[in-house]
Amino acid sequence: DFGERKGQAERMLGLMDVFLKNDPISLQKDILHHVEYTVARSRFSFDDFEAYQALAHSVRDRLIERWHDTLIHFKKEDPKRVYFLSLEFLMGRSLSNIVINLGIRDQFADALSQLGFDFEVLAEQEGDACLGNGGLARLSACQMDSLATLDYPAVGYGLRYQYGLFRQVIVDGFQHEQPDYWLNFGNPWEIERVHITYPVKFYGTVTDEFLNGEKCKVWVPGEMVEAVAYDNPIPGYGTRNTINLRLWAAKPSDQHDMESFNTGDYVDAVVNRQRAESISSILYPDDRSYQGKELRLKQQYFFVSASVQDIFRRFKDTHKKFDEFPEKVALQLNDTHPSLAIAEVLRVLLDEEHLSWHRAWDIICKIFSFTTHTVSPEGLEKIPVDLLGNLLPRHLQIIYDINFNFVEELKKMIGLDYDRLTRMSIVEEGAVKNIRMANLSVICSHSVNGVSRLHSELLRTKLFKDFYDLWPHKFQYKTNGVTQRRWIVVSNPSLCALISKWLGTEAWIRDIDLLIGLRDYATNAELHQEWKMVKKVNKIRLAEYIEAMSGLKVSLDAMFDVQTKRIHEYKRQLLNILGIIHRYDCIKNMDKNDRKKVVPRVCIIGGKAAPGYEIAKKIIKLCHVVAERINNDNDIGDLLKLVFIPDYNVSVAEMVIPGADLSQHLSTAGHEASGTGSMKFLMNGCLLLATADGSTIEMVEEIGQDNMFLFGAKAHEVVALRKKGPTLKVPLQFSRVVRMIRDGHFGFEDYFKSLCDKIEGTSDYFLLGADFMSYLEAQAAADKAFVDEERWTKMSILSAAGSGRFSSDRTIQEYAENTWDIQPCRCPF
Ligand code: GLG
Repeated sequence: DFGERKGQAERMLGLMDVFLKNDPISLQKDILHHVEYTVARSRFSFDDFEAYQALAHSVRDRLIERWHDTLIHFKKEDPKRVYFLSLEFLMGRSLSNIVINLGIRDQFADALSQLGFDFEVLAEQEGDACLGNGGLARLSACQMDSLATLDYPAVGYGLRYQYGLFRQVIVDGFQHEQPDYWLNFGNPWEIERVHITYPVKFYGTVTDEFLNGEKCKVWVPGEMVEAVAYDNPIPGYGTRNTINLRLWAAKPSDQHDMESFNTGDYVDAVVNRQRAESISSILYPDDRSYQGKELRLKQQYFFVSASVQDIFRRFKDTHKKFDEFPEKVALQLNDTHPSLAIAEVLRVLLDEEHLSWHRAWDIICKIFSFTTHTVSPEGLEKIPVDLLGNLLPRHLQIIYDINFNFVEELKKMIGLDYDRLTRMSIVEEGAVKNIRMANLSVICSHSVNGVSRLHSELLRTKLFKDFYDLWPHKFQYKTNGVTQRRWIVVSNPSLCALISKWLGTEAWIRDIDLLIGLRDYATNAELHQEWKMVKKVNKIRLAEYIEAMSGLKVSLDAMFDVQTKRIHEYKRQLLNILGIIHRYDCIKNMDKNDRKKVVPRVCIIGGKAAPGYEIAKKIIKLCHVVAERINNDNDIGDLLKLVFIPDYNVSVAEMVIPGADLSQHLSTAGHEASGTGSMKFLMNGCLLLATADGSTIEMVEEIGQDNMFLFGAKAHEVVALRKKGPTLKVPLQFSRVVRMIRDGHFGFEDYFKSLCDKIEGTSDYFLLGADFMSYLEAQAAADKAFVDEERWTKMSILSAAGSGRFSSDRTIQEYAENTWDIQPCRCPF
């Protein structure tokens, strides 16, 4: 469709090679070209970081080719698209992932080595993009990789925070938070779209006006901010498809507060305008609850409004009738964070496109689907009515209208059961009136899902029981998954090569079910040898990291026992530390002969605590004081070491996970919606020590109870145990280790008092005491298995072989087929 410029277009095509070439000379030329002209360093003098930048730009050029082709292909085919709305994407590093997905890693590595550079060394130069907190955010990143790989027409939308998740620095064992200004050194993976901008409105008033004789609402905003698009191409593996992750940044708008420019204080006016940028400046560091903060609400609406405008613009490019909207658009709400999109789409349909309520509502009910990642009622987002009404007056009206219609319908169905009506209403009455974002999302979505089977059961029987009774058909479950491209191919190249060798194919990288083929060799001596070698290589890498970081030398013969994840009471890092103290105490009290029988362990703990979460911060400190004592005790030597790995993030995870022998997932049953860390460990042949919670229950089905170390109360027993309260007996061993902390065995007894109070007597909400014996038994079973090398290796192979179900490819396919109703749209090569 070049129209009149056909002549020039042909000339342009003639001037360009069709695609960039990937032979060593072309790659080297490209890299040097970028050194000279993009990085602006002399090609005779540039360091590793500059080489990384030039490399990244050469890769990016190739990425852009495919991205363009995909966007053109999607435009031509005009398939139904899914728009994945998420306030968090935890991408980590991109380089290795991208070259592997593009299938040009080895070519680049060869080209670089001829220039005297090592690909791996350059890859280490890249900083992490930490635009998210934990599991929810990394899940979004994994799902983008799967959407691209499976050729689905998808667009991700989120926020381009200037500061990602804080950097965790440990000073004297205490966590300190430092800002993560990740953009300081530039970001070669994003493409700034200065012309793709949308105005986003806030505050102001709503008035009634007449248009063509019809009454309509007009929102006159009090503030206007510009949303600028930054595109991040996401390549699929084994396909040309490269989809878009569009992140929005806030910029002052031309129309923002024009008055002040005319009336005087120019400097103040400019400063005021800069305030607009604060909307996309910082990621909130709490990963489970958000109290009604205005800036947070502004962030939510900002990214939702820009995304919705973008979606309408794309739709209207090729369609006239809004009745076709649900045939072209599926909107996925990743938790309630983007749920204002419901009110926003309604507002646009009603106030700007002038559809009737009936027609607009019909569209809403067909396009939205909602995933919740939360287990507890306290985790559900609520927004004070006053706050919402002030910031988004028209949206509050619309939410009230939705609620009015819903409650009227509900009365017809269930009668005047006021308790139930009150529970189900979107508006929560009370001292502070709130909007319940989860109720809004459930009412307006055609599909609601939890992230594991157990989680969905809890949704149906507890959290959303009233809604389930009303609309059982809406409720589904989609067990989470992670991408094997990142978590095996990128992070564990030796294991990747080994798997391909034994399966005789690399096809498992796209078709994870093939992994099951490893079962045939679970007892094969040759595979056992090679499998152990791979683990050793990864343990060496991890041990070197530990030494470089903390100066601590650890023995490679020890079991590397890892618990890395956000620090939370329910995740029970404290149980792990108490177990370690118990182990230490036992070794101290043994004679020499018995010590010989002890299985040596390196216990590794890592994770960030939310800055305002005092108890979590105390757990980090406790870990450090216990480590200090154990690691310096000559009686203990290599029998036990404890290390805290600071600033746990995606790239640290890529190194820690492959090096782990055992990993711990200790949440009190019924509290972890799914858990995705365990899936990454499993894929890397690491054995799990875990409670029957979240997706672990499904892992037991795939891998078998005998190949894992399960312990603790089951979800249905937890409630009964809590009811027992003061009559609940805790083992002596438990009281003894808590006493050691209280008595100042590790120092800081006053500081740890509140921590100890939280786990003794009736306050032990997360049941550390009740589960302690069972935990120690599971640990003993792990020790016993570890000394039997053959058995351990077999269990390890079977863990990886059974991990296929936990690929995000499977999850995404389920969403595509059962929730979004979209088809693959593969770009021709
Ligand atoms: C949540 C849950 C995790 C879950 C993850 C992804 O706590 O159990 O695996 O989302 O669904 N807030 C989270 O990270």
